[in-house]
Amino acid sequence: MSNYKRTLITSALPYANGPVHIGHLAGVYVPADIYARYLRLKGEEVAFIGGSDEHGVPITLKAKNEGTTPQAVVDKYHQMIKESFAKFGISFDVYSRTSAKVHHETASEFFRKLYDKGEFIEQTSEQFYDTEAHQFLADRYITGTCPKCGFEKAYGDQCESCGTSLNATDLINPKSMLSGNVPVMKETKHWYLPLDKYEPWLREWILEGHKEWKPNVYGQCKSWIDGGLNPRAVTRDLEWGVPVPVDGADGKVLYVWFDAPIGYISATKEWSPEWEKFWKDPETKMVHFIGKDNIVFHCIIFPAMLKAEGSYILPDNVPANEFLNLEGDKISTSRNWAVWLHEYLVDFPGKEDVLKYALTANAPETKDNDFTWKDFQARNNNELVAILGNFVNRALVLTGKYYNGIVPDAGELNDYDRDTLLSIASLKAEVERSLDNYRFREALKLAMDMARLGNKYLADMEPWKVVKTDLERVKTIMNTCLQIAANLTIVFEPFLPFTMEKLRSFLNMER
Ligand code: B3M
Ligand code: ZN
Repeated sequence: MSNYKRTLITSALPYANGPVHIGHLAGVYVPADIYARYLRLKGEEVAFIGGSDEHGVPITLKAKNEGTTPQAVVDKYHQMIKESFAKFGISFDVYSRTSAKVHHETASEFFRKLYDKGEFIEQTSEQFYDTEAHQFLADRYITGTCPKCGFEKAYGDQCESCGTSLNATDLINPKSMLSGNVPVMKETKHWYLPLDKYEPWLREWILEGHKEWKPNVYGQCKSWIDGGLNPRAVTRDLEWGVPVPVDGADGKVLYVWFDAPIGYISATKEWSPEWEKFWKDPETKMVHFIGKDNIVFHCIIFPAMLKAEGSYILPDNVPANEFLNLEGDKISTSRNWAVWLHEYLVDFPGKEDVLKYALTANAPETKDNDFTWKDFQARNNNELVAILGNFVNRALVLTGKYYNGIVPDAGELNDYDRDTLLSIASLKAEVERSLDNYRFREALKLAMDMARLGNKYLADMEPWKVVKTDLERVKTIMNTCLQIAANLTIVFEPFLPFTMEKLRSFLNMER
């Protein structure tokens, strides 16, 4: 925590055009939630921000395909996503949405402030236009072949095969997704954020100042910055979105990636009248939890926007994760290849923590990783049940049996007791250190090591044998076991909140 007084945790706003799946959970929401719970457990001041991203072309395309309105699409999925997060126990302090009035106002004001400060470049250019649909084509309305990798279904803003960010005009054989026709070029006016102007500053701030960022994050930033930054259009010719708040901008809205991160600010406003201390006090530590495809937006574009505005803090860290695959294959919404959260919640009621555990134990922190049901089952049976459950259960059962459930006083400790208790304390400190450094897998493994240690202690001490000869000694053994159990409720609390709540009640512990 060092010099910081409070922490603002943001988690990527999922697009409200489909349900949430395990890839989202493993990459963003589970680690963000662990981090938030960890800080709260330490008594720190935290704001954990979430919400739905309700603009963007995929939403309008979906509405069009389903013969309904964008608002109906986002209403449906926002509700669904919000509910499943709540059931799963993602402990947002607020879960907002970008179609909310507070967001339209906030995003609008933000744009207007930059506009008034002269931070934008106004430029007329030729853009793709669909003569049949009478519409300018936003990047996402255009598909074509990726100039980098040859993938034939690249979008006008990004190739989802190789991850390259593109301009629509880079595409080979571009086609309109509205009519399937080859689009024509037509003049239109837009506002650009001159990212090139921020290049020296970004270099200094990230490449010099944040060498501690994860190598995958730092590396992406470096390659963006070294590749040279260009002015980036922050408006689009579309109807669905936040209208551009200047004269002569009819039929134009803010680019979704301009308004969406401002959604973090709007959500904080919606949550608390004291939102400003979270966003404007340099003693606030801001951390963005995102997936790797969002790195450039959170490390380069949004910080440049915040810097241009001038009164906001910048992120202290952006611990982005890589991707999770499912049974060896890329998770895909269109191919319905995913484990959907809302379905999991129905199929495995009461097993929320098991999924959290499996996703964290196997989190794609440094490279893409694979989720398999076999691993899920093994994690549950061989770790949660056989190690953690087994220890806690034996400690509780024996305490019930020998002492009617009353914690016995410890007598004199022997070296083994003392060593065990010292190891418990140092494991706890190590869990904290790992969490402080966003190494959630490692932290979870260390927490499980504590349960392993408990099992070993119990197996070596054999209280069920000692009870026949030395009743006093058994008290010390069981007292030590219960101390271990109490420590387990603490180290596992951020990871397995529902289970630890139960365990605390068995142990008659307060939080
Ligand atoms: N809506 C999510 C995504 O890329 C995108 C994140 C916005 S965070 C401000 O899946
Ligand atoms: Zn490509």
